[in-house]
Amino acid sequence: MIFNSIPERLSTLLHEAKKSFSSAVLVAENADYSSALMIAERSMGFLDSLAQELAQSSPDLKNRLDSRIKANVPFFHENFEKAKKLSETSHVVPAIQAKHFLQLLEDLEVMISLFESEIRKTFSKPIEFQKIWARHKISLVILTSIIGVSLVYALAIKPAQLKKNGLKGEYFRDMNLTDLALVKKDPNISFNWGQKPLSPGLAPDGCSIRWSGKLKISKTGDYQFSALSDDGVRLWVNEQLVIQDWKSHGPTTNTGNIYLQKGVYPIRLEYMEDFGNAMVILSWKTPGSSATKIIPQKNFIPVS
Ligand SMILES: [Ca+2]
Repeated sequence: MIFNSIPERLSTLLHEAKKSFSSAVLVAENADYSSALMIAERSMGFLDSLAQELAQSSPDLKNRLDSRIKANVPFFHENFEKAKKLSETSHVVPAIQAKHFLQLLEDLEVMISLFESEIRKTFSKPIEFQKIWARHKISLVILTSIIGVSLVYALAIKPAQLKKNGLKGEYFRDMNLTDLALVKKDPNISFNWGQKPLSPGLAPDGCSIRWSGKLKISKTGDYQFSALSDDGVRLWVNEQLVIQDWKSHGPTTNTGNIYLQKGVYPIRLEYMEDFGNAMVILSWKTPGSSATKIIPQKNFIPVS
């Protein structure tokens, strides 16, 4: 069904979803995660209503949207339940709550942009959206002045939070990277879990993780990668196997060398934990340096 412009009801719901999302980001900045979560939930409620409207008025659009959501944010509802549970658990440290909450905000932003882009594609006249954004900005100004946070600051922190550097971490319930339990973004690879689970909800033993993303190389030369791990590990840089030690063992350092020119390369680290203690730390020696350092978050550029 093609309309000349976006139906009022749809644009209102989308607008409300965005507004609640912006409020959740602002409230989260004050580390009030349980309030922020409630506001984020409201934003999700508007998206649900929007989805229901679309299912009735434009089933094709709804189907396209569903498949894009499935491809882009497959664990959205699962992650939401997790963040909610953590916010209700008083003994969970705030940093863990924050980490899950930021993941949720990232996913929610992706959800909203998927709705918006699919609706835009179906209904013409982007002018409606410009109007929404103009109103949206005004309501943001009012909102920020109410809660006493500078708008400039609030808008500045959002991209940093939501488009942060890191690697995609896929966490598996088995040692062979098959039974996927969850996906999250990790800033870099420096973990020492001891005998605890690799992530809440996973068993402490018999698990595996695949991290993947893009590695930024600022200087051409010889790089030595080194993985300290308990248990097995294997590393690919630029699709080349650099480290291979896929078996059970205590803390062991494995190294591998590769020549890289300045640029951006795919990187993938696979890790498995058999039993007992668990750790994995990925470091490197850059050209001309003798020091081994943990590869910093800034070198793991976000995958668009
Ligand atoms: Ca172990």
